[in-house]
Amino acid sequence: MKIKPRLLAAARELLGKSQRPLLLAHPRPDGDTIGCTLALRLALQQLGKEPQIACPHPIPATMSYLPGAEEFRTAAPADADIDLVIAIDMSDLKRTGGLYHESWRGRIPLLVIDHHETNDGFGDVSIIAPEAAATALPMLALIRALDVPLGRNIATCLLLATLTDTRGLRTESTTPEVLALVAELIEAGGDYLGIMQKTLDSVPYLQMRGWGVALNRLQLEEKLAWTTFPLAEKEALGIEDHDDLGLGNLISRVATADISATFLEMRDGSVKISFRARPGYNVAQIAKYLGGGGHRQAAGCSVEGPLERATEQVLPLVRKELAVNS
Ligand SMILES: [Mn+2]
Repeated sequence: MKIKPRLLAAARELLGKSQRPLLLAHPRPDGDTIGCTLALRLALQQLGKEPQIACPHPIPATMSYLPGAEEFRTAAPADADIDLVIAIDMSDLKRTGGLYHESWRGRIPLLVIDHHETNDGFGDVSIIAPEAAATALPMLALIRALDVPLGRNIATCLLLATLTDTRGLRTESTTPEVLALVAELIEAGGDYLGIMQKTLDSVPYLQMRGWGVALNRLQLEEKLAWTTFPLAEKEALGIEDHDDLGLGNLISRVATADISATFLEMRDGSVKISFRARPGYNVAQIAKYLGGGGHRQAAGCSVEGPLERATEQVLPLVRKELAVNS
């Protein structure tokens, strides 16, 4: 991964001018957005700044042990309390989940740090590394450019970001560079074993009950595995809308499926879809066409419900992708 020095210098300049930056993690936060946000928060604190962090949804219990996790707020602070906004691990402004106020445009600078292929560079300065396995890679490059030493806590946050976005170093994006980065973060004191035990190998009880529902409804048609999760089942279990139960990654493990799709019915009537694809297929295009985004191998979007309508609209697109590339 190579980031233009000009971009790092521009980001450093924005950060240098800022005293009270607001760091935004995306909705239904994953380990990459959380870990990178917390790592940058720690780095900026070391530089004497007063960063605030926000995310529209709660941090998953399996990541709540991270240093600073309790500092996330769910609403944006008053305009007067921020002088820079940093969007982390998101491909567009919609992904701020309403935390970004349109009135900030042009008044408060916007820095973007991301690795989504579908990112169109919506910041005043945008550091985007589409080939990187996780935002953790460009984030580490930025922290290095700020001359902040990699302490144990920053290393743990970036290590968690990398290990979660690569699903435990399983993805196609897990290059020798990623493995070298993991080694470096462990050497710096990153808590590899703790992350494996507390995050990657931990499933909240409610989530596992939800897996039961989704697995019961699982269907396989040739190389396509898919499942649906009706709202009534969510309500029966007490599952919140922001909880996607990690279904995308679960269903993607069906051995003979090249593409998988999960359809979760939301309380507003919409249906949230997660796609996963084996290398050689591209679900980012499908998600983007439907108004979402993501990576070739993992992407998502929301469409209008009800569930039957959503599956009838979306599954043909997936079948087409399978037909074109097989
Ligand atoms: Mn990511």
